[in-house]
Amino acid sequence: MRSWPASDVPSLNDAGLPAAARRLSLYDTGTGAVRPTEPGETARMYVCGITPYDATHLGHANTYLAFDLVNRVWRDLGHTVHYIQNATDVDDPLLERAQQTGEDWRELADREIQLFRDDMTALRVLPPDRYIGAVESIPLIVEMIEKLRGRDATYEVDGDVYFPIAADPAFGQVSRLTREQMAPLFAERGGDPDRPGKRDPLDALVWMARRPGEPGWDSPFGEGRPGWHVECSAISIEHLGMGFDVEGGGSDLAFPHHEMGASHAQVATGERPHARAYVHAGMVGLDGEKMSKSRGNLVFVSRLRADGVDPMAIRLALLAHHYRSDWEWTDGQLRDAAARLERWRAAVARPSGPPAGPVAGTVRERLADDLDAPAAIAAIDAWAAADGADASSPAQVRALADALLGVAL
Ligand code: 5CA
Ligand code: ZN
Repeated sequence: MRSWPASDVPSLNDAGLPAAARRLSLYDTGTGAVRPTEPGETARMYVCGITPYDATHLGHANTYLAFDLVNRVWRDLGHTVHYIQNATDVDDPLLERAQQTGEDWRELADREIQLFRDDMTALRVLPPDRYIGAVESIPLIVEMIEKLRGRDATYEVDGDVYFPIAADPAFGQVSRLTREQMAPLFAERGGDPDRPGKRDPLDALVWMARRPGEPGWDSPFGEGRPGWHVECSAISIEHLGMGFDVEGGGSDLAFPHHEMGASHAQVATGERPHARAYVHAGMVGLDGEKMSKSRGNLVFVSRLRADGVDPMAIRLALLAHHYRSDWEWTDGQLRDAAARLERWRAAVARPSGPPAGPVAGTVRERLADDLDAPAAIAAIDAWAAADGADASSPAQVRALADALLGVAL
């Protein structure tokens, strides 16, 4: 599929600032600790994309912004970033929505994906190098299920194909949850623990035989469509290889999605780990509940844009929260962000300001420590509030806010 256009990322070197020195550390759900990422020259990242039936709400935007910071910090450190994102363009919730509204599921997916591209472009979220749909990846996914089958890691229930979690001795490595904690999450997040015939209630569906009125594709296991977890597992290892640096998504993906994806990949390839770090953004809520399509309590990026809100104010409002925290959206936060944007714009339009070196140092240091964007923002606030005689600093801080925070002033 098409990705979306990249906004320019200014080089801070060209802006006359010294090169960044620190490594990027991130909180890895798999180890429960903030650890340095250790990419080679090319850093490899997979971020789970949307299921395109109701895009792009502020929760989505918040998650993609977190990984946009990862991308920007790595680039600032001199890495090339190889970034892959999927779009789950065939799955139960998409088909259900299409069924309810009478729309063709492909048209619904195409429209929502385009809206997502437009929102990401407006928010200056750097695009993935490859933006890959589940449908176009079906041959790849089938190949992966065949590998699992070849390792005796599949079984059938009434024509559907399951992956037995018992096949992976490392199962539980991503979420580090107990079985008691896993069970309700599995049921809540698309699993089918009560289906008769399963060996273990937590076993994951990898191929679903075609149901009447639903799409299906030919495969050695009969006509059908892929399960959700195997989609991301197959796409990530095809395009990044095993042991890539970061797999990302919102915290609701840690279990079962990233857990199962890691197990599928490790059992299919006989190698581990799937990803070297599993990184999760917090949940954005509204009115006391997680913002979600199924609950319908959504604030859309496109709605705000249509109301004339500057996308850079939306970006700043989201970055004012640490990516790992769960928080609630209020309109007041947008007003605060718009006021901050105005202050910053006025400050970089001055003929001079305090030297940019220290603020660049703080922004880089805070972001390198598990993406502390609120502290990075505070450093720029302090610079903007102070007077100084350095004539090159306004342009340097403009470049800094753009390159690292993605905020165009
Ligand atoms: N297509 C799958 C991933 S392969 C999926 O989860 N799609 S989604 O559209 O439901 O979510 C897309 C991304 O947004 C996921 O990373 C999800 O964790 C994140 N997300 C969804 N709701 C919220 C929310 N309220 N706050 C923060 N992030 C959210
Ligand atoms: Zn995914």
